[in-house]
Amino acid sequence: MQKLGTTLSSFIIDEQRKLGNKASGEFTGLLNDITIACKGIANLVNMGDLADVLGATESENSMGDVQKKMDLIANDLFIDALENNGHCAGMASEELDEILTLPDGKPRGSYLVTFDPLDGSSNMDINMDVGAIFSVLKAPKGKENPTAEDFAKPGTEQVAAGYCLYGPSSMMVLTTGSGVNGFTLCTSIGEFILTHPDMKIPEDTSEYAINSSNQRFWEPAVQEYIADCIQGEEGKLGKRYNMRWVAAMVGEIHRILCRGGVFLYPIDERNRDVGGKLRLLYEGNPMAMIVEQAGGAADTGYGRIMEVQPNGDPHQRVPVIMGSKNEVEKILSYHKS
Ligand code: FDP
Repeated sequence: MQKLGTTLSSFIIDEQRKLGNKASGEFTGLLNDITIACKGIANLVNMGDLADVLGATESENSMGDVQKKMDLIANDLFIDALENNGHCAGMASEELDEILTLPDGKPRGSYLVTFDPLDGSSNMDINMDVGAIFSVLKAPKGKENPTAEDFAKPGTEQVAAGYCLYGPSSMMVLTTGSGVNGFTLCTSIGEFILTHPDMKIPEDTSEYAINSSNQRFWEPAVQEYIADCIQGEEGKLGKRYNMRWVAAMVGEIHRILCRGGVFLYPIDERNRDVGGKLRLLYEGNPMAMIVEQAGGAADTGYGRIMEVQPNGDPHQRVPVIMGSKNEVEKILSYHKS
């Protein structure tokens, strides 16, 4: 008998059942909304110039990044998918200065969603990997319009996190707190199908990812660790390392989930005043939850990312060192010494 495989929605329903959750269907519905946004984005990313979605706009986001056409389209698709079905009560996006509450009259749901709708968007125009990252938090009960304070929860309070990688194939990778599973988009039937069950990051690795052009700004701990990696067999780490840089966090983390590695965007002299480069609520925290759920580690260099107490700014930044557990620990030992 021909089989369709396990679709993302049937997987989520089944997982909720196993956890004994008295499923109202709302959480499943929310993840379905996110999935629909990601399918819409995947379709346009895949069409590229044929859909007239390449290139920049004249606007900048609150961090001063020039917004690409596809940044804004992806952002609209997330909002459109989330604001109509009564599963979500508010959103925070990389592309919006402030928290987005729902228009009057729209039903409010029990969840808050933060997202980077098109991570690594500078890759868009060169036909390289981009992705979407999202995190789900519980909404405060009985509050019509959640505020920035309601989003200021440490990563340990996330109820789900995921990313969708738009690469040679589109893949949704998701955790709801009991492991990590990967689904590949079958474009013929328009469904994400379970292809990578229970993803686990190897504990050891000899592959690292860091933007080396920032070397002169790094702290001594990172300088020393990378210098030792470059020394290979002759250095203190005693083995040859390989370096990769996709320039889209989604791509780096996906590679690490598939074959191990570490990804660093550490605090440095250039970004110290703002606290790092990557954003805590929609990049650091969701990726940290995925990495930890897959058996890896995710740290700032000075503590677990998911325990950073947010300051109320939806665009707060955080230093990131994440990936294979033993290698992250090695890097942390450089920080300690
Ligand atoms: P981008 O600015 O292109 O959206 O989200 C920030 C991010 O990409 C990450 O995805 C990526 O890992 C990093 O920035 C790339 O940084 P560099 O510009 O230093 O290469």
